[in-house]
Amino acid sequence: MALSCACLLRSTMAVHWHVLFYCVCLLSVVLGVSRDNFKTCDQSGFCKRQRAMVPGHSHYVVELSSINMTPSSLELEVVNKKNNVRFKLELYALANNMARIKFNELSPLKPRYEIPIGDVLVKEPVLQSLKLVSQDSNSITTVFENTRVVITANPFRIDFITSDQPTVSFNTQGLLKFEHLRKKQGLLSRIGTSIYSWFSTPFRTAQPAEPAQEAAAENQEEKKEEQAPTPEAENSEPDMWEETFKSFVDSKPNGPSSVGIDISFPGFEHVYGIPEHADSFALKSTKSTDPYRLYNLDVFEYELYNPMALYGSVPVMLAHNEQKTVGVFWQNAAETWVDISSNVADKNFFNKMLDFVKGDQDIPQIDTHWFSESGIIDVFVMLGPKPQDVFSQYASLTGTTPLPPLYALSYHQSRWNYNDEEDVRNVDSNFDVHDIPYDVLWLDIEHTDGKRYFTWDSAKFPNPEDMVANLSSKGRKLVTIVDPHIKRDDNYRIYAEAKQKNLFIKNKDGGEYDGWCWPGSSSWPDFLEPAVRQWWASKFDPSEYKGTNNDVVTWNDMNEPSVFNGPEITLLKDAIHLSGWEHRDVHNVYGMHQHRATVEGQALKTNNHERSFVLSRSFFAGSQKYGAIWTGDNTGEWSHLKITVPMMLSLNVVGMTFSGADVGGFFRNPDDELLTRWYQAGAFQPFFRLHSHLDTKRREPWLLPEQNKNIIRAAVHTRYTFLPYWYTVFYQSEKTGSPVMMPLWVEYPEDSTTFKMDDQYLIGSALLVKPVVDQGIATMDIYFPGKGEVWYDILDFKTYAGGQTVKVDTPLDKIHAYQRGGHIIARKYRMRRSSTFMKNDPFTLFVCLSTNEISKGQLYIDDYHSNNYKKGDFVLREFVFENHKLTSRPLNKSSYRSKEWLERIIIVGLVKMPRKTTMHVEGSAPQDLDSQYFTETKVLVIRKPGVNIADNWTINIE
Ligand code: NBV
Repeated sequence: MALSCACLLRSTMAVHWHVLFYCVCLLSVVLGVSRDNFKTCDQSGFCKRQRAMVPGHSHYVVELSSINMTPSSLELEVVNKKNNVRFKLELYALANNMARIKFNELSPLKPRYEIPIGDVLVKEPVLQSLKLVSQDSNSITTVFENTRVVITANPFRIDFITSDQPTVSFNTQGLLKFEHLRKKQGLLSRIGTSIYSWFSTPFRTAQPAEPAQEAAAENQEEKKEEQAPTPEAENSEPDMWEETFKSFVDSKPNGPSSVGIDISFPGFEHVYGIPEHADSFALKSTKSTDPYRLYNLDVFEYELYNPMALYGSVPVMLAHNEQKTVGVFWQNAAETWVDISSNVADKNFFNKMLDFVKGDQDIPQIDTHWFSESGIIDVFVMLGPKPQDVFSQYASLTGTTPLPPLYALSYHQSRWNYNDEEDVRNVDSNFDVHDIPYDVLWLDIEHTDGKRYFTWDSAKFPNPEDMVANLSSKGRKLVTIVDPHIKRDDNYRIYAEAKQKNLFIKNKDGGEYDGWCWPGSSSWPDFLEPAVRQWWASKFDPSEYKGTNNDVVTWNDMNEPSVFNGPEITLLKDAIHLSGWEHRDVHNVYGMHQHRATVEGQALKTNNHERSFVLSRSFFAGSQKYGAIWTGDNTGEWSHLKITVPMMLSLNVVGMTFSGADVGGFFRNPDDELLTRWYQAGAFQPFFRLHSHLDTKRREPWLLPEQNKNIIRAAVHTRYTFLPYWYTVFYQSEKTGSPVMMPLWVEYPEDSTTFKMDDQYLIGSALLVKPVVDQGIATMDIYFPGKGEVWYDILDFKTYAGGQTVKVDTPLDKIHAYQRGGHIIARKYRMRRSSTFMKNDPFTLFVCLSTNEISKGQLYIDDYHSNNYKKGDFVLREFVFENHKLTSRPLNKSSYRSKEWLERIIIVGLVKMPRKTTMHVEGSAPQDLDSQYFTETKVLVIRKPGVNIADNWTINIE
């Protein structure tokens, strides 16, 4: 498909341009992604320059005599021998078995962008002791915890050696290339440096150099150039000072500024992470493709199994083998590419310093090559060694997802668009008619007055208060979409205010950036500025956003940002932020800051009493702190259902736990079988929302044949029965940074069969899921991990021994989920209209025994919606089954009480029929319980223990 939506838009400024847009989009629906809208590496100047580096001797050399040590860090000067430009290398030992490497110009012409603390890093990382162990003529060795860091001067490389095993190495291939800032040869090029003088806004921060400082820096640079004139060739490579893509010209006032280095993982064969890509979970070699690209983009009708960029970027990679897991976090907000290849470790090098290689066998190694268009090299090395250690290390840097309100973990009903109040009322009441629970109804862009966010189309939505009140009466919420593009209309209050307060991003000439999006001509608030976020946040107050209340929450779409007439459908890189930084420097964090500002708005309007819920399409490392994201505009095809699992696993292992994919696929019409299977899959994924394009057929469950509708109802109901488990797992994830949806190797790190697996996964540590993602199949293979373990089918308690692959039947009504022996899960069985109405409902405990009849599990409860849990208002219980005794004990001290009680206990895998079951509740007399044993399934059902869920008790099974 040669024409993209945006292409055509550019050529039409007609009043009904959006109609045209729909038409072209529709055409694209038939014809697929418009690849030529997006750059290949070859079309990106810095990618081409960085990728052209040939492995070999690095021309950067460390000057060991420059060493400067503090108790927890080390600083060294490094010289590029080709042009004598000097650099500063910093190594920090961080608490929690981590290290940080920073590499920047020693005296750049002007400061280079560094992400401020608080934007991505939650705080200044905590340091720990770093000791100098030895120094010789060509290397320096330091140590922290049980890791030695060896810095070799020439050729320059850095090796992390943990317990005598090399784990992470930098610049082993000599690909370090740091494009120093320079003046354009033969031109009094002040274009870039004078740009800051355009801004006299109150938000200007001190980060970019003041002109006086710049002049000083330039003098310094001139001096340096006198000593070692920059080779002409370095200034004259194509694309360095201006780059053209299609009809777009990027003015590049600062010239070349990219940074890149190779990072190797000796001893590893599998790496994961760096979402967002529609690709397998185990990352592939990029030898014969482009590198994986990280540049937040609105890719229309994205294709599968390729490294093209998508809506979000998390530059975090994990490497895992049988012995350990490590990770790196490349903290850079600019466009980034990552090459991956398989190699073997350099035995000669390692043999010199340790007894690493025994015998002739090659040691596998993954080589990666990272490069960004600007900023500095700032890499966190997370040394694990267990998967959970890497998760908590990364969480200590960038934070975790706060426990969502329970409704957000429930089922969401969306469509572009629910047309009007009557439509909303009908959809809502049909859920009740058809007995299907749901919690949240979503309104897309058509609900607004001409795509002016924070407003209503008064003809279609004359009484939003009543509409919301109707939803509230059933314990339900409303989501309205609030995109970042603001219609340039002086009569639109939001625009007029933002303009008057000077809150918009500027174009390179200092005027308000003007681009095309849904409302037509639009401007974009600069969410990177705290004051802009504060202003934006205030707009969610019901006094400003009429017709809303605390039951209305938000969806941020198009925040890559998507700009229809921009290069690659996004903002020009030479647009300028209020702080003076170019958009190029910060592109990948823009969406996160809108998400952040919206979450701040949700908090503000409830006085921080209610937990927020905001869904964002764009994201970056750290976005997990703000809430949910989804995988954007997927397609209603089987292949897109299948890719949901690898995509979500990639997101989950880098902290983005609360993620989901549009159920049914956004584009096109899934047939009944696909939609049914997608519901079953979605019911076992963190964010569970049906959503579809304006031009798709309606797909509410009752529009399907009776059989499919019933299966969908059962899937949604199953989700609701598991809500206590989802809630507990999300609580634990907030505390530890652990993924919610996990690859099997997190729990079975030594089982190499699981390393490439991305069609089945675990939810928490107790539930194994494999969705059916193929059309018309009668059977499928499932791998049950853990030799000596046992797994139980959640529906019929059929058992499967761990450590084997089993062929199972796949009738349409079957969900393949298995509870792990040795784990206890609490569920709720009463079918209600919404999760809100389940608040006081009783629990059923599923006690699935291990082969030696032991089981354990936790349950977390609170009021399910407020922030009171942060003050300790919650109940955390632990259930333990051992020696035929089931005990419930508290894991926290709290006066919080709820009405929830224990209705039933199901003990699965109990080999012998018990004589009797007696309950001992603390402070009361023992009491015999009514129970029934099923010999065939080895299941004991204990009825009506009747205790409050926070009571302490023991049940003896004799
Ligand atoms: O707001 C309309 C859609 C929305 O439904 C979808 O979920 C987003 O990903 N939006 C994209 C813009 C238009 C897509 C063609």
